[in-house]
Amino acid sequence: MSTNQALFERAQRVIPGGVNSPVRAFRAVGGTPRFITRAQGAYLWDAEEKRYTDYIGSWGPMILGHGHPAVLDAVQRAAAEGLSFGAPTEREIELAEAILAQVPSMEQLRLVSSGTEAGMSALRLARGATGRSKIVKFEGCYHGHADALLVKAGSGLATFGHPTSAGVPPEVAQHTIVLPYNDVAALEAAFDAHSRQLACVMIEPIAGNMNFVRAGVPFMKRLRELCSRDGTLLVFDEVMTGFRVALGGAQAVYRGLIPGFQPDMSVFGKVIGGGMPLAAFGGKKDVMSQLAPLGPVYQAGTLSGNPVATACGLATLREIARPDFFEALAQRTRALVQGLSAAAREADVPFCGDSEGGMFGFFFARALPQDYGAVMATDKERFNRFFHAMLDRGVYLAPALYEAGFVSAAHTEADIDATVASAREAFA
Ligand code: KE4
Repeated sequence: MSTNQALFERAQRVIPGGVNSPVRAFRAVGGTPRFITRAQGAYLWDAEEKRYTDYIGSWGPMILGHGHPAVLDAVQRAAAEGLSFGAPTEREIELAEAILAQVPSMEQLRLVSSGTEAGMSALRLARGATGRSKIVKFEGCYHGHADALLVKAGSGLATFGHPTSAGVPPEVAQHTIVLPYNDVAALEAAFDAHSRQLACVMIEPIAGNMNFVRAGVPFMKRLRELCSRDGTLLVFDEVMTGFRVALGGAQAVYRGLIPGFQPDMSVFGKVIGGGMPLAAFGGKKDVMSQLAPLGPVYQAGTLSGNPVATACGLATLREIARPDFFEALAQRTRALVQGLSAAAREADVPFCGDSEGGMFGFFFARALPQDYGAVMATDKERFNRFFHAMLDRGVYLAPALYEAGFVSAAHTEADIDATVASAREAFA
């Protein structure tokens, strides 16, 4: 039995499914998850000392690659000063200032420990600030596992949702309306049916939980107009896209496409923690001042703004703010997608891909899917075979067709070329 298998057996005896987050169990693609022992730059090593080129990057945070010296140094210094105080520190102010400097739509933010916690808190704040209960999310978007967000579309269009998970009471799910992504008509219908009753609309501006699906400009423009018309808060879930697709996140991309575009609130995670547990949510002062201890919306956290996590996040943000960082990363990521697409074309395999900044996606389909149904209609069987063919060749892609991929600043042209060469063999 391979060491990965032995570890997986042992893990399953004491941890449900042997993992602390479901996607890690490889259930969508089959096979044995790799137990990672260490990482450096663009590479991971598993318990059998096999090396993999890492295109997951801890699902987004490791934008600099693993073990960046400036980040490690900052973390080690912070740890030596104290792991946690439960009291304010200057570094929390510095990190908040560094994030706000890149996100002009936000005037204030609060730090928390996970993207789920940030999304859940942003949702409660939107409801508290508007005095409304109903919310809208989109099919295929994932905003963490807070009850109100584990909901799938109701029977009729714009009717209330049903839980996607056991343990979520119908009374909670019924306030959540789930619409098809990129569907303007459905948006209009929902705002007409629930005029001035919607607290917020939460959206992944580039949906990384559908692998890689962009919100179309007409759709995003109309969403902004309807929210402004109805006093509904537009909440951008940038946990994955924030500081990943651009220094200013996806909202900077949409600001370039829709003059003056701004969401009302934003949620961040992953990159801003640099691999440590840290996330944030923010917006304009009039909304954020509704939060405890100033206002009636309660929200709290023992490890919120943790001094080691903030050191990790700050060091990461300092590096990615360097001139040309994103231009180089975007170019490297585009080269990967173009290389994979060319290799698939040579083998006459239906394949398409897209990327923005350091985030990419690909599908075994002839055209880029625009919504959840289209993503789930792509060739899953071929995806799974490709995943394992690449894993066998030491390339670690996301183990599910609905997950996005990530390139780091540590990935070299040689790494990309080697990955494309492996893909050529895999497609053949
Ligand atoms: P966390 O609670 O996992 O830190 O963040 C939840 C979350 C919120 N919003 C978006 C857009 C996200 O992508 C996530 C988490 N992403 C998944 C990957 N699809 C994390 C990986 C996992 O669940 O293990």
